[in-house]
Amino acid sequence: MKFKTMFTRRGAGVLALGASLALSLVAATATASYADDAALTRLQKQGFARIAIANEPPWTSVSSDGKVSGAAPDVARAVLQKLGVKDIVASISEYGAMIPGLQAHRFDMVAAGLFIKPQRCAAVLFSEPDLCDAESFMVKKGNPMKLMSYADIAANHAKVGVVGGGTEEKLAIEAGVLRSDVIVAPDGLSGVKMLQDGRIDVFALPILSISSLMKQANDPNLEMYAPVKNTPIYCAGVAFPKQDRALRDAYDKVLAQMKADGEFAKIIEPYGYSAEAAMETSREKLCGGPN
Ligand code: 6CS
Repeated sequence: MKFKTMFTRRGAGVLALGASLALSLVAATATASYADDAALTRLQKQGFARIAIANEPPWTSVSSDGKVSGAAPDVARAVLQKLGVKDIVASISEYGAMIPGLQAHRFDMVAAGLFIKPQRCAAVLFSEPDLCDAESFMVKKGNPMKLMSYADIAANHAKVGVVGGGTEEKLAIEAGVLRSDVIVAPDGLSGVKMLQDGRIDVFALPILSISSLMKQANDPNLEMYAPVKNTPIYCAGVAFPKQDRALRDAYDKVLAQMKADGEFAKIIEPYGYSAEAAMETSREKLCGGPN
């Protein structure tokens, strides 16, 4: 009994172990292969890619009839069509929820103007850069608190409006702004309203976002201050789950072709972006290493 059971138990154990090992190996390789080059096949079959956006013109925007545009989705749509993926389907997400959503496969990619930064490069794969911009502030006319840097905001105990999980929130905290003085706005238009109502003293977003909001608000009591002192020019890219490396590489190849033949510039420059700025840098530089 004992032997048999041992064997069987051990045998069975070993068999089971062997079998489960084999199974997990098969699963792992299948997933790996599925993950690696089947991601593109899956999107081709699906007929669309699910992308995360933030509804922050001109990076991303959703019109009242549900049409998704903005520089980031327009570039992604053009690249994907060349890869045989007919369309994109967008869902609006806060910046802070985009990477967790990608890791949980709620989206196939993020095409929202997500800035390429080392901390993010550790969590996801990025395409080569596509959209670059500097940082800016929206303030009351005359900039009464003379806010020109995040250090100024901290020193004046000013209340700063930011989008959730975005770069500006991090810049404010890193500059010593009290957490209680950092107010998260659900989107750009809400941020403008909070400033007009005096609930915040400054609203922080990239230059092209604030310029677009200034136009929409058309309020003579508001002004833009740019570029924010001691902040770099940021460049964004499309983000992919870590295991979809082959998809990301296929995306890069087509993007490089579009940069070379001028199609890329034709798409982004009408929105106010510089194709040259994106081509002057690289993912490796922005990630601080390979990604
Ligand atoms: O990626 C980011 O963190 C930033 N990108 C844009 C386009 N707007 C705000 C956000 O903070």
